[in-house]
Amino acid sequence: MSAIRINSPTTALTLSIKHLTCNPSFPTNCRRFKRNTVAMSSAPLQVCAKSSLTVPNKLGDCPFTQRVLLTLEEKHLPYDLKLVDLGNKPDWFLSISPEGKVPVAKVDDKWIADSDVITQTVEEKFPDPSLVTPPEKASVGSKIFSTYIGFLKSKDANDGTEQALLNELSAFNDYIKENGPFINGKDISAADLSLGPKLYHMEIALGHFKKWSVPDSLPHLKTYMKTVFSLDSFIKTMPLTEDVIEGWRPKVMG
Ligand SMILES: N[C@@H](CCC(=O)N[C@@H](CS)C(=O)NCC(=O)O)C(=O)O
Repeated sequence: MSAIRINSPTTALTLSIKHLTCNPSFPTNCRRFKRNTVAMSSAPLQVCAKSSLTVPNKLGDCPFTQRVLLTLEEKHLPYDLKLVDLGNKPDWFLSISPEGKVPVAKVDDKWIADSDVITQTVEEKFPDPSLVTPPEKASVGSKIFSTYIGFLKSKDANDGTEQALLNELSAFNDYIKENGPFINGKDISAADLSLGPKLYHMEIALGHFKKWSVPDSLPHLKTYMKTVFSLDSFIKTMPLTEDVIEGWRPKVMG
């Protein structure tokens, strides 16, 4: 059952904050007050996220939402999380997200949708520490997710989808070898926070549904994944393995 299945936005918000701040078994969702003193002077951001499909009151498996949460974590910004059952979307959620999609985030009293827009808005409002990826590097690895989905959904082992993914992963491996450890060199940036959750889904879903794993011939990619998946921010915001599998199952079967 979802943590929030209440139609009144006011009640839902109250319950979510109370729940998230009081439940020690829910470590990813507590308000965070770290070192961002600018953020400490304003109210916590609010983020609507997919709830777990397998465990009540737990963050679910949306890579776009994790990207937003990673951005907030890396900037040490406090936030409140409101879990939404995407299989049974409440009216209060549809009123702030007419497309019915997560993430949506409330910044400066305004709900905004889409992880691209949210992360850009957060960067502008809270520029320190900067997570800006230089424009010439911003598209590095950007085709990996779509080629991964193509391979995941493929029912024909010879349709070239695996090779298409391997080509993208190989190009990324070579890029990181020359430019790493992160896409922008020594410091993590927005492009890593977008790609990391997608690579995590790829690893779990292809491992489960195709018994496939990143080949040893791509060691720099493997090291990159290990580095990103080990970040404190990633561990705090990552989905359960079971949720990633259940989240992709309809697409694999469909
Ligand atoms: N382009 C959007 C994509 C967001 C998206 O597709 N979210 C999915 C969950 S990961 C969703 O809310 N789907 C609606 C549904 O499952 O009903 C973004 O970057 O935020």
